[in-house]
Amino acid sequence: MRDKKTLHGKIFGQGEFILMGVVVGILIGSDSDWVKVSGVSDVLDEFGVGYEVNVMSAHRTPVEVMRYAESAESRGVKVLICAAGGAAHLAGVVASHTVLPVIGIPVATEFCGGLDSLLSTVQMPGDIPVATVGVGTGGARNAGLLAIQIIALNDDNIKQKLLEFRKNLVKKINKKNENLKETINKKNIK
Ligand code: C2R
Repeated sequence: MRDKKTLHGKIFGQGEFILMGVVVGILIGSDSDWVKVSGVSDVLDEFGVGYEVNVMSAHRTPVEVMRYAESAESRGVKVLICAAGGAAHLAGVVASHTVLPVIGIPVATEFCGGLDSLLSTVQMPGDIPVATVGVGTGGARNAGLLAIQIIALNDDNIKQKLLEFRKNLVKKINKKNENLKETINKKNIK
């Protein structure tokens, strides 16, 4: 069982890199980001999809980022997810080195709650897309789910899990609706 709060995977260029069954490559600009975006790996765990997490930075380790992105497809990776904060160039730079789909997670910062990260991730020039999710825990979850949806295009098992997930979501929200009504009714009776 993996410890969700710690990083795993191996740093590219420092020994054997390939982890078996890795379908999603997650890059984070700094280990300080992980506590804010680890929800992405919770989703991948829920669906049983293999992934690896590496700290890499377009600014601080540009050569490693390039080598990682360029070799990802040939190593079996299907989707790349990049989380970075502030001047968040990681996702865009990764996207420039591969034709795999790249999902960007803007990490929350002290500046306007992460507006800096959001704009620098989402505002790509035409021709090099980054599918950018929202800032915050919902964004990290959605990055994982979007990766799952992309993988489901060619994987019936994952597609079935996705359909099941959506069914359960409806049940979960209906239950919340019932609970809320019950709470309000009780309050009105008093
Ligand atoms: P430190 O905590 O390591 O100083 O990092 C990271 O994602 C993090 O949010 C501070 C912030 O710098 C971000 N960072 C980027 C990139 N590399 C690091 N935005 C990049 O390449 O885009």
